[in-house]
Amino acid sequence: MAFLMPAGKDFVDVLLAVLAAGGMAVPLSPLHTQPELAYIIANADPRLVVATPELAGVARAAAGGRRVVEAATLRSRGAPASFPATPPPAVAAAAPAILLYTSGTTGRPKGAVLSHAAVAATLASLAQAWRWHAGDRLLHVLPLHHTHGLIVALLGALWAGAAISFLPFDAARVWERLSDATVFMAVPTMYAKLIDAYRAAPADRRAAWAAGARGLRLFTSGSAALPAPLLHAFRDATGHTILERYGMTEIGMALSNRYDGPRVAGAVGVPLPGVEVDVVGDDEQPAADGQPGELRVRTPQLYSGYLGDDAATAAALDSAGRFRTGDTGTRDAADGVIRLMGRTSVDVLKSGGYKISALEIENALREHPDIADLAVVGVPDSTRTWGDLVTACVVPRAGAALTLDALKAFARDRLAVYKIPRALHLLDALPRNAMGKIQKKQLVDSLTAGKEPA
Ligand code: MLC
Ligand code: AMP
Repeated sequence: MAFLMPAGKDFVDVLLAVLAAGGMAVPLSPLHTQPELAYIIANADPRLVVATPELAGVARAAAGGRRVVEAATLRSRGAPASFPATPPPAVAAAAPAILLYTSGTTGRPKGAVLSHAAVAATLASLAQAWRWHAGDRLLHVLPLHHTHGLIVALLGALWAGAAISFLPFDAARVWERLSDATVFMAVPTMYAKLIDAYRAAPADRRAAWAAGARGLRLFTSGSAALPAPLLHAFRDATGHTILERYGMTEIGMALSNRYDGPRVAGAVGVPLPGVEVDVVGDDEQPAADGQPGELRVRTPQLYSGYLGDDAATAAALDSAGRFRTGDTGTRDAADGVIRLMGRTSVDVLKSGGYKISALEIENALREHPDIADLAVVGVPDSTRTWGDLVTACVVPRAGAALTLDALKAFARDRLAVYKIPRALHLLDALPRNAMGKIQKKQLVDSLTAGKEPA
């Protein structure tokens, strides 16, 4: 069952009801455009789409004739006095629980099927590593259509019986509300925005915000690299060293700095309970300590596969049955801590903590009448706020006068806000190798150095 609902108690009710009934929960995002929602709904092919009244029109337009039900209707049918009226059906551990769409090296996002066993393994591992308990109060600011917000944060808290307050991310409001929380989880972009707001605030407000933050027991960061200066700035402001961890939709959570420390700036820590992480060199042999290699993961948190894509599912595992993450890292000889160095594919971007496929954006923009050819790349944000900045390198059609504003306006109906290009470079031709392949690395290197690509 798919559901298009803002964060809140109704969202949680629907999610838990689907899980308890043995259905597969497909969370849809209000941030997505109608074509993006239509693609996901068609691909997931749910029996039912549930939406809140204000989103029901959007859901209907994207549902391709499938049944759309307003969430309030479900409640008005009458919840039994004691819930559940009949015991929920026994659900097999291997049964699908959650379907999450994740972007990659293919144009369209793929649906990653997560079983009850895989989700439970993530939650049990994190409960142990981060000491979740029923007295915790999570201030929840993350979107709910991805692993971080849905599984690590929302279900992580519920697994321990902890309380959750939802707040759409807004830096000043987060600072105000931290005094009611014990745990806060965010992507690095949010920490960057928190620090910007802190620095801009008058001294008395800064003091009150810092005092509120000091009462928490845990701040975590994940989904993208947490720049060391940001970790230090947050520590200076609040006394807390953010705990950085690493994960991925398909593998759940794999690495975490230690709860009891030391928490190493620029490092993602050591394998979580139950997880094995190997660093594998280009020769498919274990990389020596300190040498870079691809992270390969063996874990009970592993997804069951990509929905309807057996070839991609098979290709994601190596001959030893380990998941190929596409992330490069090194393992420190002294303490076993892993540092990430980047991703293998130039087509996979991370912006605002969202994984974005350059190919998906190219496919959407290619329909623009002024574009003859284009390449989308991720250029590191010099302000260290967003991670990669989505950047379009365009060869315009003869006589066309394409502007960034026009490109953004065109993209807005087709792509979620976080996929919209932030910069446009007009080129006479794209750099290609002898085989005709666009040299994206070359584009990224020139743009990172502040040069217009030749
Ligand atoms: C939005 N803006 C961006 C942008 N996104 N600019 C550059 N790059 C981006 N990616 C711009 C908007 O156009 C707007 O500009 C301004 O920023 C505010 O827009 P917004 O939509 O209100 O932004 P905001 O709400 O502040 O969004 C920032 C954010 C959001 C950090 C709250 O990006 C977010 O929720 N990220 C979380 C992603 C996440 O949960 N990932 C987990 C994946 S799971 P203007 O000019 O109009 O003001 C995973 C596995 C794991 O990775 O390990 O966890
Ligand atoms: P997703 O597919 O959205 O689940 O994103 C997973 C990807 O996020 C990983 O493959 C990494 O590239 C990235 N990621 C997650 N955590 C971190 C981290 N702490 N540091 C750097 N990258 C991270």
